Formats: sequence, C-alpha cells, structure tokens
Amino acid sequence: MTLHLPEPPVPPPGPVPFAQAPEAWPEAPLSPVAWRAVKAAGLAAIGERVLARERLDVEDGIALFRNRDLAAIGALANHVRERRHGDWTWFNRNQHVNATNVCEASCIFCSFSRLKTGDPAAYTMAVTEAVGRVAAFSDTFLTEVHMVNGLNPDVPFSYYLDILRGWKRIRPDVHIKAFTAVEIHYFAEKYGMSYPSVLGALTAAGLGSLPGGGAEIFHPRARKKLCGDKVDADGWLEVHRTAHRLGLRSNATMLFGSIERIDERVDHLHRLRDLQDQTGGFQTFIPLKYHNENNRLHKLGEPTDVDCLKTLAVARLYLDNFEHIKAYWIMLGIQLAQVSQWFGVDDIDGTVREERIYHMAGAKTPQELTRGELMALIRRAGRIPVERDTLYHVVADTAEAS
Ligand code: V47
Repeated sequence: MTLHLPEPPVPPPGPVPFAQAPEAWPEAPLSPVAWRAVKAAGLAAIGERVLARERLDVEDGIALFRNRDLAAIGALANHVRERRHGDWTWFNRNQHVNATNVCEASCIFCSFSRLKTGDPAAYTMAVTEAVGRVAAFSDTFLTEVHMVNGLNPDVPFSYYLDILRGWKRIRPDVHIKAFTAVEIHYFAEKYGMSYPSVLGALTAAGLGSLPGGGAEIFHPRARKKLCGDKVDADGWLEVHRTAHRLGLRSNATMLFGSIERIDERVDHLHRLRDLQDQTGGFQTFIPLKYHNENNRLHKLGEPTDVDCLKTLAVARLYLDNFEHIKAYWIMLGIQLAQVSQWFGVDDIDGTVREERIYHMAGAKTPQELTRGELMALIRRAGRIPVERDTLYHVVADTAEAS
C-alpha cells in the first residue's frame, strides 16, 4: 500500500541546543591517586587531553580499548561524567511495548524476531491489544512509552498510526519514543514515502522521539555479517539526521561484544560523533552488550564485565558531544549498572516493565523495577537519583538532588 502524505514543514537547519548546559557542574580536579594510575597505564597524553576538554581521535579510541588498565580508563571517564552531571544519575518511569516480532530482516544476533506471520512464537498484537497494554496501567505514573518492532510486511502504515493515536487518546501527557531508524527506513521503502513524510505522519499521530536501536555496528564488514539485509550505516544516520532536522531528538546505540573488531567500535563512535557535530540532536548513547541465547551467534561467548565497563567508559571519553551515556540495566544486570555509574554512566534507563528483546536472548534481570528500587540501586552505588522525562527535564516533585 502506498500512502501519499504531504511533506511536513522543515525548520531551518542548525544545532538543537542541549537540554542541559555541559558547564553546569563545577570541575573537580582528578585526584593525585587517579592521575598516577593514568600515567602508570601509559595514558598520560590522552588523560591530559581529557582534562583539557580536547577531542580524542581514532587512534586514542583504539589505544583506550587496547589498554588493559580498566581503573585508569574508568577514572578518566568518571571525571568527565562528574564534570557534566556531578553525582546525579538519571532514570525515568517508562513502559516498553513490542507490538509485533514478525520481521523480514534476519539479523544473526536477534532472538526476538520471527520471519513470518504464522511461524511458531510469531505474534502481531491487534491495535486494541497494543493500546490496552498501556491502558492496563492507567493508574500508574508514567512519562514514556518505548516501542520497537520487527519489520512486519503484513501490516499497513495505519497500524502504527492507530497505536500512537490510541496511546495519546488515553495518556496525552506521555511521551512516545518509538521506531528505530531501521523501521523508519523500512516504512519509507514499503509504503513509498520519504523519511520526512514518514516521520511527519508519525509525529502528527503522537511520536515524540526516536530510540537508538538498529545501529548495531556501522562498519560494513561487521554489519554485513550481523545484519546484511537491513539499512546500512548511511541510511541509519540519514534517518536520524532527518529526525533532528524536523526537531525530534533521538538516541544512539552500539551492539558490542559479538563479531566486531575494536577499530570497528571506534569507527562506530566516530560516525555518531560526526553526525552529532552537525545536528546536536542525539541525547543519549547506549552501548548494548551482546546476549547469546536463542540466536544464530549462540556459540559466541558474551562480553565480560570488564569489556562492558571499558566500552561504557571509552564511549564517555570519545563522545564529547553527547550529553548522556546510558547503562540499560535490563541488559547489563543490576550490579554492573551500579558499578557503571563510576565508569562514565549517568543514566540507567527506567522502570521498563515487560521487556522482550533481551529476555528472549537470555537476560536474567527482572522484567520491571519500581521507582523506589531504581532510586535505591542508584543510591547504593553512591549517586543521587534524579527522575527525568524522555527529554531530560527533571520530573518536578522527584528532584532528589535539588
Ligand atoms: O537494535 C537485539 C539490540 C536493540 C540483541 O533508545 C541485542 O533509549 C544484544 O535499542 N544481544 C533494541 N543486543 C534495544 C534498544 C534500546 C534499548 C533500551 C533503550 C533504548 C533507547 C534503546 O537491541 C536492537 C539491537 O541492537 N539487540 N538482540 C542481542 N541478542
């Protein structure tokens, strides 16, 4: 089916301002002990640039990943994290919905999708069911619904518009963060629309921002192996560029710890930093740890905790124009999410409720944490919990730090 919708108006290009000024926090010096560790790790030159707020280059990124001294890398990342956010760690109250897992793409790391309608465990919720998932919690405080889906060839574009409209009807105040760039690209191809018209129609129906999924690894060698039949890096980045131009904020992810090389991780970070320089529209970077159950890469081990912490820390150091680095507690585990707050992380995502993608890939974390549990896990890690909405406004009566 082809929908012919008018192109939405395009605001003038230009950077979108950060929600919070990077200079918001006074800079504390790196402790002498930490600096000695940085020097002993052979990272003095990189450390000096970090302290001077100078940009790291590709070779620095590779050197950091190759360096074995996690404590030294973490100390630098923590310095940057505290420079931007002090002791605050952000979280939100959100709900995840995956309306369909039917997916034309065959990404070898994915445990969630099913190729065809009718395959065992394939599902497509009726619009009323998807709307009902949010309606069921109408007495619970919520600021965000997060939806991502498979690339389902059997539903019309109106299916997604109706879900968004249904949610807005029952929860007009809730921000809807939905559809990866891969889905937006798929809608454009399948329904014969441009990126701006897809995004314009979804926004008119209630979409508030884009999540960061589908980025995987941008480098063509790894991408071809991991997910060769979905949109390439340029397409993914172009969708986000378009979203930012239309005034939508978005997130970015990187699937790490499967078959990618270190230089491919740095290439990935570099491409994101480049686009952020041009648009300023990314809010948060979320490194996603590869999970190995129930997918075609199951023979691979999962990345170690050391690798997870290092990846979060290097991301904090390399992405000097990203305001937030998120440790998604669902995929990292609660304890590592706590530790990560000393390795560059300032956000741990939200209450979540009903997560499928990671639990089908073997995640052992709970399906949901309450606001109290999230706040306790942040406090026990020695940080101050601050509840936010999707766009990082402090939720008024829960500003613990103010
Ligand atoms: O795009 C799928 C990844 C992503 C596996 O924007 C896997 O706030 C590891 O993007 N092992 C979807 N990773 C989740 C996502 C996300 C999550 C939380 C917050 C936000 C945000 C975005 O999950 C996919 C893919 O990269 N993924 N399967 C797996 N076996």
